[in-house]
Amino acid sequence: MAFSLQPYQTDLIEKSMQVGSLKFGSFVLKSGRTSPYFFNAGLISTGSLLNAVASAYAATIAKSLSAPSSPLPPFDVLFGPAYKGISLAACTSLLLYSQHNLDVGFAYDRKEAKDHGEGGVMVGVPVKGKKVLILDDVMTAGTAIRGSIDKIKKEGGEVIGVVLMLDREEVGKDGASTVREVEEVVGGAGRVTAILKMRDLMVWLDKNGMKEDLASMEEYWEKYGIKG
Ligand code: OMP
Repeated sequence: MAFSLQPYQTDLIEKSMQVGSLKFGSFVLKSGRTSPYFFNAGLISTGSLLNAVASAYAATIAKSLSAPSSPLPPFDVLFGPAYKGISLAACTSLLLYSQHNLDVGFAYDRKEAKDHGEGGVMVGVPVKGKKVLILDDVMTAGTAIRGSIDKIKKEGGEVIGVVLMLDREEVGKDGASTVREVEEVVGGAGRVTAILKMRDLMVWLDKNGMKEDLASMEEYWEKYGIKG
C-alpha cells in the first residue's frame, strides 16, 4: 500500500484495539450494512486514551486551521453531540487551549429537551450567530451528523466543518461519497476532516500481516467504499 501512518494514528489504532474499542470481525451497522470492523468510541474511557484521542483531535483541527490553503475557517464553538461527543469535545477544547493557544467555546446537546430551569436542548456556549465546528466519533452514512447540523441551524448557529475520529469513507444509498455530501452542506471541499480513515486501518492491517482481515476490508471497500 502506498502511504504510511503518522505515529499518533498507529498509537490510536493500537490503544483502541487493546481496550476493544476497535474490533475486526462481522458487525451489522446502523445502515444495515454488514461490516468487517467496528469502532466503539464509548470504550475510549481511560485518562490516557482520552488524552491520546483528544490530542489527536486538537492536532487535526490546528493543522487544518493553519494550512496555507486551509478550507476550514476560524470558528467560535466546538460542538460535541450527545452522548459520546460530549466528553471528546470537552477534552479537545481544553487541549486546543493548553497545547495550541486556541480558546474556543464548548457546547453540546441534550437528547431530550429540558422544560424547566434554563430549558432547551443545548448546553454550554450559545451557538446563535456563531461559527460552529462539530466534533463526532464515527461517520458512515452521515445520518448522525446531519441530525447535529439541523439542531445547530435551528438554534441559529452556522456549521463550518466537521472533525471525526474515524471517517469510514463510505458511499450513501445513491452511490455518492458521504463526506462530499456533508461537505456541501457545511461550506465545501475540505470541511470534513478525520484523525483516521478506513484506508489507514487497511494500511495498519497490511503492516501487521493481518491478511484475512485485510481481505475482508478490501471486499467491503469494493462494495461500499468511495470511488476514486
Ligand atoms: P451514520 O449516522 O450512518 O453516519 O453512522 C455513524 C454512527 O454509527 C456512529 O455515531 C455510531 O453510532 C455508529 N457506528 C459506530 O459507532 N462505529 C462504527 O464503526 C460504525 C457505526 C455505524 O453503525 O455505522
